[in-house]
Amino acid sequence: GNEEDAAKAAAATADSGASTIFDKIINKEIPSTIVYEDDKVLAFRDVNPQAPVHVLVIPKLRDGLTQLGKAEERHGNILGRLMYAAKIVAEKEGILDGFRVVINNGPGACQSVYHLHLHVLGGRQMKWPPG
Ligand code: IU
Repeated sequence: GNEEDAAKAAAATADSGASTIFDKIINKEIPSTIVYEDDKVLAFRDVNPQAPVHVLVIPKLRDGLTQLGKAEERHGNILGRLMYAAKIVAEKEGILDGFRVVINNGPGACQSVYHLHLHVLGGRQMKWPPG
């Protein structure tokens, strides 16, 4: 089906290091619905939401973090900021009692945009295990 095709297409892409559409969102060349923003982090609504609340949390400066698997010790600060921003988003969205934070890493996890992003999902009963 369509979902399977999309998953396969996503799985076919790999980390080329090229800049992504998220840079255009950060620079506001492409509009997005911003939920939270500070000097280091931007959080905006996913255009293809998988739950009533589906927000992406990204570093404004990618700095080599195309995917979590490229993280180095020097990224510790921004990784912490992203995680804390996910909590702020959950709080603002009123889903602190039940939300999920997801990072898809690489083709095997259907990562499709190579600029690190945390998915914050909630507003419905989340199931386990995820797909
Ligand atoms: P993934 O973990 O790399 O698969 O997630 C990428 C997400 O980015 C996915 O949920 C898309 O719907 C979302 N997205 C978006 O919100 N706006 C865009 O312009 C594009 C992708 I391209």
